[in-house]
Amino acid sequence: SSSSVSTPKEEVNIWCIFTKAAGNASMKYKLLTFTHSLVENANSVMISLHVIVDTSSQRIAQEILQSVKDTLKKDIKISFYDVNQIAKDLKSLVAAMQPHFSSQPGSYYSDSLFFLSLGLHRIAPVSMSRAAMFDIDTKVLTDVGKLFELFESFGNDTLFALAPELSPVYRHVLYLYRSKNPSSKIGDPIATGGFPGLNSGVILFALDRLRNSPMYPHLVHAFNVTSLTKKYSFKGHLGDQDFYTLLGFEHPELVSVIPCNWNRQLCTWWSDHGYRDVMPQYAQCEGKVHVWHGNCNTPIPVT
Ligand code: UPG
Repeated sequence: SSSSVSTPKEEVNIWCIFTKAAGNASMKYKLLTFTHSLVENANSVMISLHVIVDTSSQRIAQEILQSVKDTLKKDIKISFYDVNQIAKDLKSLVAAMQPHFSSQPGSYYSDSLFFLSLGLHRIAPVSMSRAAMFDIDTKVLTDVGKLFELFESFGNDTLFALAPELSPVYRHVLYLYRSKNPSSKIGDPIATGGFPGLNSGVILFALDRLRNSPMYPHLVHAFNVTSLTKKYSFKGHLGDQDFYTLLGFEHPELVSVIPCNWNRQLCTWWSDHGYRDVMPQYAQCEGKVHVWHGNCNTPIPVT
């Protein structure tokens, strides 16, 4: 028999960070592009959006999200979290990461906001068992319900899932380790069977597993982070994604790699800085683009 009663849609939890937006038109445009595209294409699921903000950025985000709801005539749930409170709660986690994965104190990626994803399970409400986090310099072209279907392909121990890094940045950063260990695959492109590293523009979190993992607190402890970076002679500058990259190589059972189409990065900086010949191997990504990532302020193509 047919019924006009529709079953309620599954709710998916999407996180993003939106700070220092006051007086920054480009940040506002990014949040609008990201949220409009996300909500417009989310047909199979109900979006619950969780935004990490400072006070003035919260007011800006509220305005932008209201306009998205009005334009699309679609409802979404919205929650805000104070970036300063989160930075306090995750202080020791951030302190363990910062010396190894940011260039200079005070530099762009030294900000604690670039490490918060590593403690999301401690910030999110305990009832939340799964979540995704997006950089706001993204545009979502596919129903985000499809992204959450990837949770079904997680292994028994998977804590996180990220797409590959599509530039030779880790080939560069791991130069010393690679020259001493020429058979290692870390920093090589996927096209040649390598592990190019991971990009944190789109992250899936098994939050319940992270909370229950006896191992995870040790992995992010300063002592362990230091020995991991020593092993690979690693000095990075891209925040959380440097740690995900090392973790994903050292403990592949904990971090799964999702298809590159879910985080199609557009930054070409490394092509212009010594890696033009190999860049195409790294950037190779077949199939329909689900998420554009305009990293390093690269404009997203109009489609
Ligand atoms: N962000 C803010 N306020 C800021 C700066 C950043 O809210 O003042 C947020 C925002 O959500 C942004 C994200 O942080 O999208 C990441 O910063 P962004 O400048 O977009 O970094 P990218 O250069 O696009 O990205 C590279 C990697 C990306 C990684 C980031 C830091 O491609 O995956 O998350 O570096 O590790």
